[in-house]
Amino acid sequence: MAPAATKPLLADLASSISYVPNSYIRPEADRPNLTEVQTLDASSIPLVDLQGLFGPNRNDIIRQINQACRQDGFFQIKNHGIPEEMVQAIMNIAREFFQLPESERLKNYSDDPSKSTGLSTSFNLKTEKVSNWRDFLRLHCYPLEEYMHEWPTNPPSFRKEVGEYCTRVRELVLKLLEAISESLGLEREYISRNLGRHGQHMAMNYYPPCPQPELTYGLPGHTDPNLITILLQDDVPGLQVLRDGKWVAVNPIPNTLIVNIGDQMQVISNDKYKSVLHRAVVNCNTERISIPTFYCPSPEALIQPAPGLIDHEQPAVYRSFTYEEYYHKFWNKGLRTECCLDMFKIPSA
Ligand SMILES: O=C(O)CCC(=O)C(=O)O
Repeated sequence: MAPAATKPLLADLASSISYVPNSYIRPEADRPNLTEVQTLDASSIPLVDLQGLFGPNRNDIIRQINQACRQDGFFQIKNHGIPEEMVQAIMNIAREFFQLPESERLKNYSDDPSKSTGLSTSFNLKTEKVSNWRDFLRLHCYPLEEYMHEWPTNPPSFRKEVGEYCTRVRELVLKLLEAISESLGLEREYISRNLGRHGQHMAMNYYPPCPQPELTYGLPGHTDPNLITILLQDDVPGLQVLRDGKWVAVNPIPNTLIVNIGDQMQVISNDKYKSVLHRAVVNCNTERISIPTFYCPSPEALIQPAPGLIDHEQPAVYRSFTYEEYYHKFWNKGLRTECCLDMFKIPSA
């Protein structure tokens, strides 16, 4: 029987086909070229041990963070304070959620990206020409009490487990923001103080096995529009980052999280820190789950280069704008490799 072309979610379509439908096939010049991807060994992407961040090692850890944010915009952290059982629990919940019957998952469906909770597919169905091999559940999660009532109730422990994880990730982010502020030579509270009421979003990304992974992406190359992202991935490779013009695989290391600098941090740092292109590729055999937490300013927050990082040598690279303005442009532009940041540059910079 031919698969129903109208299935709203990819997982239900993918399980019944042995080819990639045309709507997912990238033009030849924009394919993942999987054979050319390099594999990083564990030591070549910075791995920062946060043990002792509040002890005598603080200065050394802050120096490592400075180097990682300047050179890579991307690093891994261990001893981050989120218990292993909590990480396992949220991964299990995400897996259980995506294994629910279609009718149960569809209770959460919404293709409107401006909604604070919704299960959707690809990236933005309203603006994109080619679809991505991904389903995802989007959740706003700070302040928790404003959003939790919108979240799925199946699996039954979803709200409890996810809520606890979100709270712990927020605590971690606040510590990292202090460390990053210091690493830029700013007051410890500088970044946190300039984010309005703060915002925290999460995605649970589900990439089903793909019969022809060389033709499509889970997510094509993009930078994150927010301030900082904390990514949890399962043990299936798929994340790649652009380094010196080449895509390199960031293969999972148990008990580590990935931190990546987003566009707002690049602006606040006046281009000292880099928001880097990364992407997710898929594979023939195994489903993959990743759970990024996107920490962001609240919509009304005014974002601009920190005055302490502007001087004759490095005048302000960006004009000031509200995060709402930025976010709106990002979603309308679609996921393309040109970064939305260019639209906010001061012309002479
Ligand atoms: O799945 C991944 O590893 C990357 C996810 C990602 O980049 C995103 O959700 O923006």
